[in-house]
Amino acid sequence: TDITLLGVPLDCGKDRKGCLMGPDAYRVAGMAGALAELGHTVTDAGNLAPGPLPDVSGPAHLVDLAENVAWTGTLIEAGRAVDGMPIFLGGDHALAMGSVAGMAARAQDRKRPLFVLWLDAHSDFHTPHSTQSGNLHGCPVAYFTGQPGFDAFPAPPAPVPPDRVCMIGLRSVDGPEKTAVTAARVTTHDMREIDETGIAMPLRSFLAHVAQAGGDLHVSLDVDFLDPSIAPAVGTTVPGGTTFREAHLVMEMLSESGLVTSLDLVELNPALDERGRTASLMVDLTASLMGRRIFDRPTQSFGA
Ligand code: DIR
Ligand code: MN
Ligand code: MN
Ligand code: MN
Repeated sequence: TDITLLGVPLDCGKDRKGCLMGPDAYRVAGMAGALAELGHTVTDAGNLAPGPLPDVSGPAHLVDLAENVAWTGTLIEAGRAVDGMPIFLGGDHALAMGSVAGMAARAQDRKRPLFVLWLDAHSDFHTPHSTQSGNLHGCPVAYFTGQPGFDAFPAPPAPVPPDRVCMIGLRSVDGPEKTAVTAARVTTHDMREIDETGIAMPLRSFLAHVAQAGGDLHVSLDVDFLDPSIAPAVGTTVPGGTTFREAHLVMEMLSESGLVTSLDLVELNPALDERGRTASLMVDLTASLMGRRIFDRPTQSFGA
């Protein structure tokens, strides 16, 4: 696979700063080398920068609205222009407004539907009007699925139908999000369900669905998908997250599916890390997603 690493030092999706150091933390943890070792061609395109700040207005409590708008436009164009597999090295989850909207535009250019796997403790389905925190990293899914209320932002070129979004790992969903995410018919698998069925079952059925539809698949991995005991370097830790093996299993199944066409790695805050341990785990998970194996196994088929 031709992989392009896009550094996205976007830190404007919330008050607590530090995610701007994420791209360099991944570089220091050996991202490019780990992927090259698996036989991929890796290009580090360096860090992106947002365009000029637009003159926009919205609800007063929104954090850094103009900067988020500027980044979204930049990311849509940068992602759309990548031929192979972009990996967006975040940066906080507000980057997914642009990364996913850009990947949806690219998929449309290729006449393929885009599906999104959202690996996160949170559903990030707030709008600028429903968010109480004012943090736009809680809003990307509502934006790229075309929910109303994002007037300050560029219109997503190809909104992703909400029923093509699958969320796994949920355990912190705000009141208005619960209603909205359900009404929109997003597929959700919360931790309660994972406890009961295991993580493979819901993932396998989603992958079968993507394969059947001939879709591209974007994966958005928030560090807080993982349990804080193994991944402390994130501003919004929520207890009860996925274990080391659950997370690797997800990545291994994604790898075997051959469906993944783009990836976000978001919310890593190196200022909160313990000697780069969370960054290393994220690199190892990415390596599993891109083909690292314990043993070679017969290829599983996720098709019909
Ligand atoms: C949080 C944001 N629910 C909010 N979510 C996070 O600001 O309302 N997403 N941290 O991953
Ligand atoms: Mn998130
Ligand atoms: Mn989260
Ligand atoms: Mn919240």
